[in-house]
Amino acid sequence: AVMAEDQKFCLREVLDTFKSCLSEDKEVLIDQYVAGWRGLVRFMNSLGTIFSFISKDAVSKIQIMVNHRNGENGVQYITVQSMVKYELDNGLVDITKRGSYPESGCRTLLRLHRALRWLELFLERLRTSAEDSKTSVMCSEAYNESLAKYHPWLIRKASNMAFCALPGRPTFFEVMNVGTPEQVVAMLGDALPLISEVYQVTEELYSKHDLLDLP
Ligand code: 1PW
Repeated sequence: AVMAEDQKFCLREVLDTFKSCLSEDKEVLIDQYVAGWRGLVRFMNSLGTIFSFISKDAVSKIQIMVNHRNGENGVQYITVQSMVKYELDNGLVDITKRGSYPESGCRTLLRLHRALRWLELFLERLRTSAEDSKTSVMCSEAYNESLAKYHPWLIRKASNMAFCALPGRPTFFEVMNVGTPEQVVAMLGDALPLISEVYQVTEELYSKHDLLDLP
């Protein structure tokens, strides 16, 4: 579903978009994946300008994937599976060091994929958190367990500073615009297994092709 820019943000719609990522034969649909990320970016932006340095990179990665989809070989980029096959078969991926293909779909999507793991861990913490839990702590714990290991010191530092500016749990739940805290928790319980599945399917595909460390 396409969301109008002026429409009020609702996290449920975003998570629903991720749900629609998996085709019947468990292929990951890139248009839906990108749409899910667009929604997440809107969510991050509504958390305040301090998050814009984080969302900026996601925006540029999203744009690279959109360009692939709109390009001459766009049909090769319908699913992550077809993209991996196409780019590997045609030698369009820098495998060991950065070189001719700094914008390959494979390496670009890998960055979003790693960030999706962060999101999954963070939302899971949020789902099971007590009323007085700190979102900043949950967010940085999730980050340190996942994405942080791929980031240099300076970005880790800046990220953790941005997390400190996150609003408290009640405000955070309001910004999600899903309903009562109980409804948020229920919605997360519903959406998380599907996000997790999208993550797992991608992870297994990348692992099978030895793509998890693309430079
Ligand atoms: C509150 C919701 C949280 C979920 C959002 C996750 C957003 C992920 C964006 C993190 C970006 C931090 C700054 C950018 C770092 C890039 O160097 C890095 N990109 C990512 C997505 O990790 C690696 O990309 P590169 O430099 O290899 O092109």
